[in-house]
Amino acid sequence: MGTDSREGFPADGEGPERVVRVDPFYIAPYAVTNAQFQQFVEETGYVTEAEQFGWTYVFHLFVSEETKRQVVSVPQATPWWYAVNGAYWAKPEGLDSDIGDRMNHPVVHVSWNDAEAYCRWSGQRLPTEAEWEYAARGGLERKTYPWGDLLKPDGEHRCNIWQGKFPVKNNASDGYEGTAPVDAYKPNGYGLYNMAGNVWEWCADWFTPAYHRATPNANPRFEQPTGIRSMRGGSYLCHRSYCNRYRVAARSSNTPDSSTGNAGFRVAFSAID
Ligand SMILES: [Cu+2]
Repeated sequence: MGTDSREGFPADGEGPERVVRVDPFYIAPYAVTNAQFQQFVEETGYVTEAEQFGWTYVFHLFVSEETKRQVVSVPQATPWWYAVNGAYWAKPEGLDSDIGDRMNHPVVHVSWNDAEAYCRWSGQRLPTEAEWEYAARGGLERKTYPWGDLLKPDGEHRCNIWQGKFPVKNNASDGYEGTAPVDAYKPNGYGLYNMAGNVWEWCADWFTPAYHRATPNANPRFEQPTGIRSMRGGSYLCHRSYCNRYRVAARSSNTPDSSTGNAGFRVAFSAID
């Protein structure tokens, strides 16, 4: 688990590389879809945090001229995110958008707390970072991506990331400007889809850059509250020039009530209780 590669971001705590052991577990082959999340909401009446706050972060190129009037703020450090009033999982780009043709895409604009609520309802849980990385590696060792070391083996796109000049022009040569269906591209060696790119996936752990030094080698899980939760996998906005985090060892985080148009989750459960 982890990497000492120079491609990595040491400040993220990607290393030191080490051998870890995880108990047997199951993990979903796909991220949770809009269709699945819709069923959860219909059965429970669950209201996401983005709906409670009244806004969520939408990538600027997806915001229509009309919806630009609903932009409440733009973060200085990441000006490609517009805080859009009225956007939430079912209206991912604001009030003039819908998910009708994206029911098999990953649900987005879900916070860590929302993901937890879905897991409780479905009798599952979020994977730990260790489980997630074990799954993402697909049986390979010390490789950069879920399928190997080359981003595009034989010229073939294997994941949904950014092509072109971030954040102004995504030429979408991988087929998608925003999210892709959860079963797009070839799966990894474990039959898991989109462990790299498409959407960031929430993990169970609290995030710390000290992760690899602070957790045991057996079933590591960082449980001391740090105020931010771990995410893995990268998204359709990742590009080598800016955020080379679609690698299996890469890590990121966000506060547990945050939601964005490029973050979702997949579920897991233990094989033995
Ligand atoms: Cu990224």
